[in-house]
Amino acid sequence: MEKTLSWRDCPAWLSAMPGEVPAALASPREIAAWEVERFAESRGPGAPSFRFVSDEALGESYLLERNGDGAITVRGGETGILYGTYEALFDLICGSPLPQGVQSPVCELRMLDSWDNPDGSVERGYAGRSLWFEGGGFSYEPDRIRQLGRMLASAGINVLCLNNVNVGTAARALIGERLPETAELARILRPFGVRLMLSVDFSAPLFLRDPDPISGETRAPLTTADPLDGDVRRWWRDRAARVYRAIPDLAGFLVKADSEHRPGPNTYGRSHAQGANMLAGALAPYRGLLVWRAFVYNCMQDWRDTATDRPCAAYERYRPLDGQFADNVLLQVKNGPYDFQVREPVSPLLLGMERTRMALELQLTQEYTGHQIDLFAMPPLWRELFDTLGKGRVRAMAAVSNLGRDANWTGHPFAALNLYAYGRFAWDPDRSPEEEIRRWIRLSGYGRDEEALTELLLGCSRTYEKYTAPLGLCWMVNPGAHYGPSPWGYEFQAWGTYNRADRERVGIDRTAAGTGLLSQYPPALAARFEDPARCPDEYLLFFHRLPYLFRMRDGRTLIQRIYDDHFEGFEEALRMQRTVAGLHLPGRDRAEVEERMRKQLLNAREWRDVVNTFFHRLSGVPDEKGRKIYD
Ligand code: GCV
Repeated sequence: MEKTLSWRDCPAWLSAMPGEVPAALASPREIAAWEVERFAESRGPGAPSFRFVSDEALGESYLLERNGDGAITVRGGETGILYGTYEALFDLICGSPLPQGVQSPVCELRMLDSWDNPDGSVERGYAGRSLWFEGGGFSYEPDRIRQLGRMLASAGINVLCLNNVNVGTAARALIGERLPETAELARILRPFGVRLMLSVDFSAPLFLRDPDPISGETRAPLTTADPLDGDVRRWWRDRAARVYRAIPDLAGFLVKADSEHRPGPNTYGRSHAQGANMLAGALAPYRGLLVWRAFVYNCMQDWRDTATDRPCAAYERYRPLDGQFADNVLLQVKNGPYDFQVREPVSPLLLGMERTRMALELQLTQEYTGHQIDLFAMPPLWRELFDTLGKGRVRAMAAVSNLGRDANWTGHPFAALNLYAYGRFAWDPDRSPEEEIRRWIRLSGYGRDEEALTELLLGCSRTYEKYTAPLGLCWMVNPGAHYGPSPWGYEFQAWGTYNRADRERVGIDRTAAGTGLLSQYPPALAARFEDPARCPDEYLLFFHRLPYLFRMRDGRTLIQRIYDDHFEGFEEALRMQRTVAGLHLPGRDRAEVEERMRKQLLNAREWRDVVNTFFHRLSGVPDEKGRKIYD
């Protein structure tokens, strides 16, 4: 009988890092010392020795030095020593030089947001059930949580948000009756320099019944969650005090308010600055952060309404509030103005709030990018994003986790790249995608296929983009599930998600003559997008409504380009399958990778034929190359 794989068989990028961190280790420095010892044992006599020098002023930063005798000195604050140790060990494994000078993270907050629910489900999760919740509460293997801590620390991730931003009834108890269990998980992760963040429900004072710590009586809930109400403010201050007594280093609270039917300050006629500042005030005595999501739009839009344009919503709402948020509020903004689509321009809000602390939100879980079945490596897209944002703009980052209880952590073993590389880019957004991909390949034990795999991973997001929604069009996915094609699946719905394709044209005019989204961008960027003759191809139909016979810069018509991309995308997926078949994958990965590749090919074929047929039927324009399109 075939042995069932365990997470112990699947080390992800820790493939050259043997052993399991013992429960007794209580600090980052102890873990660093243990890692170095295990590494030396596994490498034998040639392994360099390490010396740790504490310098608390360095905090998370570190300095690595090679001594004359070959030993490596790691100088740093408590977590800095752990980060420096991982950097040095990984450099040794990869044969890379040690970095010169003090290494400091560009982003102070490098958070992983899980969308895990206490019932064990993971919203938009494609790697199995939750790693720490099941059956309404906590359920986990402490050894596995320690291994997770090690993975996060080795990627430089310093905060884990434990629960979904959509906070259901059971999750409210994380800051109530389940607080001791929440604190226990925080305790396990603490030695890895990983602090917890909790998603809280803005309306919790209406619901959260738990025994008063002093009287033992069950408190009656309040009748309002109005952020300006004195009882509500007191309620949150008491709650924060109680939570910080249990978890003194909690990173803070994360809130999704007035978004997709979640409660929020608008119910009481209050602004988001008033709502966020009230909670921030409760956290301030503990230096806690209040992370407030800017993912707010009208999800009850009438599709007949062409004046309302969802991508405009966040900027319209938050820009007038710039400068009104408390110092410990971070406004968390998704990378694009829609919602983690395959291709979106940068969110104008990220460039438009000069007096507000901002956090960039990315999505590692592949909701719209192939469900961790199709290969989609994100670093090349992040490079473009950071180049557009400009140096120094991003000082805090969060990414929606792609983890789950599957033995290999991320469903597709190669999806682990996105998690590892996210941590690396949050530390330093200036990194090179190719170097990070190569580093991950070597660390994951795939070094024998480095060239083939690097090429595959550098190109796969572009291939996915070619066979799915074309030229910056969004939302042509199956509604709800968000896998597979459905060109009009979201066309007559309330979510603000339209392509408005007709017999002549497709896309939405977002210039000044249209919905005006472009006016939210800084002038130089707006100028890049505003003229369809100069707009980069990949954003063409995001910003413009164009006839099918529009001439692209390369001379092709728009419709021909759509057909060509879809045929090419499928051909590229076929070539990817051949590459995958030739890889020397370890036994634990081979079946998984090949099976997912087989499904990806079916998906690519379906997308190709559905999208081409859709546009062919509407436009009546034949493919110039006479390829098969199904009428
Ligand atoms: C957690 C999209 C997703 C939802 C998600 C939401 C959000 O709408 O489909 O699953 O909810 O984004 O980011 O809040």
